[in-house]
Amino acid sequence: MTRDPVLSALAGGDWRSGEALAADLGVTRAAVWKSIERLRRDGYEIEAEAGRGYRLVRATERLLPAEIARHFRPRRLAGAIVHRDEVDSTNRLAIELAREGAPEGTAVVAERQTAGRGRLGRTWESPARLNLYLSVILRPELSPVEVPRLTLAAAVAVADAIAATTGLRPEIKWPNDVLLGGRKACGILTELEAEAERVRFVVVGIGVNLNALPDDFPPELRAKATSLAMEIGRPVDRAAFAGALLGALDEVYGEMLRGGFAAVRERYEAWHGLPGRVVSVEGGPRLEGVVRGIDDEGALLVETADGVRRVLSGEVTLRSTYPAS
Ligand code: BT5
Repeated sequence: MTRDPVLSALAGGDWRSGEALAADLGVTRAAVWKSIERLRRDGYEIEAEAGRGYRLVRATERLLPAEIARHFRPRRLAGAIVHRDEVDSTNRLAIELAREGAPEGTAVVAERQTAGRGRLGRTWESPARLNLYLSVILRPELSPVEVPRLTLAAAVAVADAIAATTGLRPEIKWPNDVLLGGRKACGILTELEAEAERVRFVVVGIGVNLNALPDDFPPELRAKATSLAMEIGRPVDRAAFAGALLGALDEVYGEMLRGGFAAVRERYEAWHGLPGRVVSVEGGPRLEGVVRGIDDEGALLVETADGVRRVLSGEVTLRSTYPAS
């Protein structure tokens, strides 16, 4: 997507008269006015004052679709990006849009969620204008039991995007957490609708803490949550990160549809922080052992006293930070 020339001309944040803009861009003043109107409809805040002209206000503080699109060249996931200043949950809205027939690749972003969802009824802290709250509609030809693999593929995309945009080395904690320095920077919630053996649609919801600082988290989360900005010591361009993440998701999703999860597994293992660690798993049959990796179906392999067990879902707690012998 090419950037609107009027937007580029206003990018500096200074006042520019309609006349000067028209002359610089070689268009009529009416055309400048039309562009301003379109930009405002897209969510840009542009002030207008007689005698001074136009001025772009706080362009970078909002996560606008046109800004994200500048950083994302879609292949498979070429859907609309829906933006909300506030929503209860981007997953909830994406599910509603999917039910109404929104095509694969449709994405929802919000500046703030009032009821961000975690797994098992937990909540996702979603302060305004700091982080990324993104839900993407997928319509894969998978059976419902294969859908959790999409969560793992999304974790790979998040880790790739973090590494590419910051140079940090994220760690995935099976199944759905992406950690920086041992603290949670991202959570993923995949929801689906299916009939019998056929998936109707999947919504992959991704929350990434980008510019939140410790005070932006409730006290009980401060010791276990982090953000990209906290790790690199400077703010992150949210639109650039969102674009990089959509690009990575597009790529890894395409790879999974072509080659199955085996194709994604290797990339997952490259970021996986659990192998070699002693963990306990709850939420299904309780067990304890040393993580050996994941298999071609995305199950966690845990070596227990009774042999290697496959874990399909559950809560993993680290028992030791040192590799067990
Ligand atoms: C998750 O759940 O990690 C999935 C979170 C998915 C959030 C995204 S945001 C966009 C989309 N729309 C939604 O409504 N949801 C998705 P779970 O594994 O259950 O972890 C939840 C736990 O993480 C909470 O109980 C807290 O302990 C912790 N937590 C909550 N908010 C956090 C945050 N912002 N950063 C780090 N940890 C957080």
